[in-house]
Amino acid sequence: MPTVDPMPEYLKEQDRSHECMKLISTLPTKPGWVVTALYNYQGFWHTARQLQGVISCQKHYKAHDTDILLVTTPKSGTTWLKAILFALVNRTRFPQHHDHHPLLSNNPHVLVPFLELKLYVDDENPDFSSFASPRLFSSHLPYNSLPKSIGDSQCKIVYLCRNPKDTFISLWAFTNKLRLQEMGINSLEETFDKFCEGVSLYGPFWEHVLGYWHESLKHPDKICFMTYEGMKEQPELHLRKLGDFLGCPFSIEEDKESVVEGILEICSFDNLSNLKVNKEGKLSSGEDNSTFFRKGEVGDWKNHLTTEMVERLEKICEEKLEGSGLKF
Ligand code: PAP
Repeated sequence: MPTVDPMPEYLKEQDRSHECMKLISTLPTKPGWVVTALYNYQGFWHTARQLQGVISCQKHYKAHDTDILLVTTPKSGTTWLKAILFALVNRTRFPQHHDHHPLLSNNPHVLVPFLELKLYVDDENPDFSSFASPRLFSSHLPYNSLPKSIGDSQCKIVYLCRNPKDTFISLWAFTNKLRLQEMGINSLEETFDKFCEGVSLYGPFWEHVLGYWHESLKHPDKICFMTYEGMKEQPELHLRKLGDFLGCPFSIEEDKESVVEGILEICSFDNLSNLKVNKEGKLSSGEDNSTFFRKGEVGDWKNHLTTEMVERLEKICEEKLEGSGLKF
């Protein structure tokens, strides 16, 4: 039996362009969680292959005024928000009770693709002809690394992050699934140290969050700042807020038809994680769709982190977020 390689394409180190190789040779490097090395580009950590997508989309992506970009820190509920945004902006084309709703047969990552991890990884000029307007894209890029056309256009950004304790546990569990069998699983202690030092995919976590937090305060019409915990606690309120932010508020008629509730139901962890496509399907980049559905809860960190780890993370949070007005 051939061994199955669980590592997605964007984490693989081969097949980099000459331009990317040249850039990489100039960048600070540290050992990665799955791949051998992470590289620090514009203050944040990336894999070699992913960097190719980053520099390509920085150079070539031309945002339309109507584009909607979902930016998240990894493992903060990206898959969930992709589903929510897709269902929200396409609710006239695809009512939530539609038997053939695209979310029933496609993983949300297919419907809302990543710019730098998918569309621009292999192609400097991806084919956007099949994208309906508004085009929905996603990214994990920090604010300062976004393609310039995003700031120059009227396109909107929805930003999602999650408390760092659950983010870390979710990332640790996810990267363990991506490691080759012979590599074994990552030690919780070692990866925790790396996370605290900021050496994680698209880390440092705090700088990522603060970059968008400050911009969202300055430009609330451009960036809608959200948290996984907020979405879990008051999903209806936040879905309505998204509708208002994106210029597609729910109407009285829609309220009579319980459209908000319907969208939340189709996008719920129970519904999505039990669909055949998400139990058995795979992304073209190689990951099993099921790797994006683990527990979907707030507070799983309590089952993994020691008191010392919690204290350390809370202290970092206090120091980094001091004076920002942001709390987890
Ligand atoms: P990504 O950033 O790599 O795309 P992302 O979707 O953010 O991944 O991470 C998956 C997390 O969202 C998982 O959290 P956990 O490890 O703590 O369980 C996953 O379970 C959770 N998740 C996925 N879908 C949903 C959903 N519909 N509702 C709530 N949480 C979800």
